[in-house]
Amino acid sequence: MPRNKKVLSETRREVLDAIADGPVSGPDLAARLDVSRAAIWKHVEALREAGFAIESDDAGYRLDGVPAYGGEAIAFGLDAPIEVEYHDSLPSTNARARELAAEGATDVAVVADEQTGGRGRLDRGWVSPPGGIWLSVLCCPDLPPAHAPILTLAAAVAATETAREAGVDARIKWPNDLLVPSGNGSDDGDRKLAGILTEMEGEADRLSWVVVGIGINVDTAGLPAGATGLLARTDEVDRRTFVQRLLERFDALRDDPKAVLGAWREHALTIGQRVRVETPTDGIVGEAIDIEFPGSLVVETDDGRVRVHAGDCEHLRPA
Ligand code: BT5
Repeated sequence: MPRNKKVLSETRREVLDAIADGPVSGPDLAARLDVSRAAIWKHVEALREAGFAIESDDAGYRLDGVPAYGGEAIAFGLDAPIEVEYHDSLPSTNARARELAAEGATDVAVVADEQTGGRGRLDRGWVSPPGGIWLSVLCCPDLPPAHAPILTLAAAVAATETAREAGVDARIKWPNDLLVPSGNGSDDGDRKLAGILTEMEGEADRLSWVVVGIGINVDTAGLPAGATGLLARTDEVDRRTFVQRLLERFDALRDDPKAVLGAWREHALTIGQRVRVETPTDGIVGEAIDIEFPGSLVVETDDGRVRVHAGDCEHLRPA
């Protein structure tokens, strides 16, 4: 975040933390946070505008309710060093995160309620109706560009574990899809719950920035064929908590490739399957047997073992 914005939201978070344990009086709060009483009043008004219920009486300010979703709501109670920028509607959270990257920001999650120009890989589109979970995490890890795929895997693991915690049987399809198995052995197949789009810029030996875009369907209305949403498998979704847990998991995994690979294997649907992987130059058919750092799929083919770094993967029925 630009410096002034960061300071502002940090103070606002401190105000929230203090009044959550309230009541606390305006003068006490001003003294504690080393700002003026007018500044405290402005923060309280801005928080009320953002939907926080803040009571004030003789004893002082007290937090009485948190909005269901939004930037301040996600930031409040988020246990990760990531700023949150929220928009009701954006063309694409990845595009906005790239703008922030160009301004020199880092460790920001851009979240939108709706995307009007959501993007998939290879110039494909991503349908993003209001009420979904559409977000992009901008970070500047000290990694060579070739290692960036580990962050896609980290996001896939984080999203899978958060979906599973919410009661949805999400599994990972290499490299970037979350699927929900049909579960009834029928022909209607696995359905796509979420997708990840990682974009980056870097020098030869070091990434300048990475944007990891994660799209998770909540409602099923308006989605393309073959898609599903969290609400098809569970009665209720608290998007605020979902995004918080997702960001916390991503933050814990982003510096821990070993943990990422272990958890990825555990949640993968692709390992052990017969697959066809279309790469820009080739079509590879065989059994997917493992994942290797930084994200290569190991495929046992008739001509031996092949490591695939990028491509579109199709799960084939057993021969
Ligand atoms: C992906 O691409 O799966 C990556 C999707 C990333 C979306 C996030 S949302 C936040 C951030 N901001 C963005 O603009 N993007 C990221 P790919 O593997 O290429 O899959 C795209 C294909 O999935 C499309 O061609 C459709 O067939 C299908 N599709 C489109 N919208 C979908 C949806 N909501 N759910 C499931 N499948 C969808």
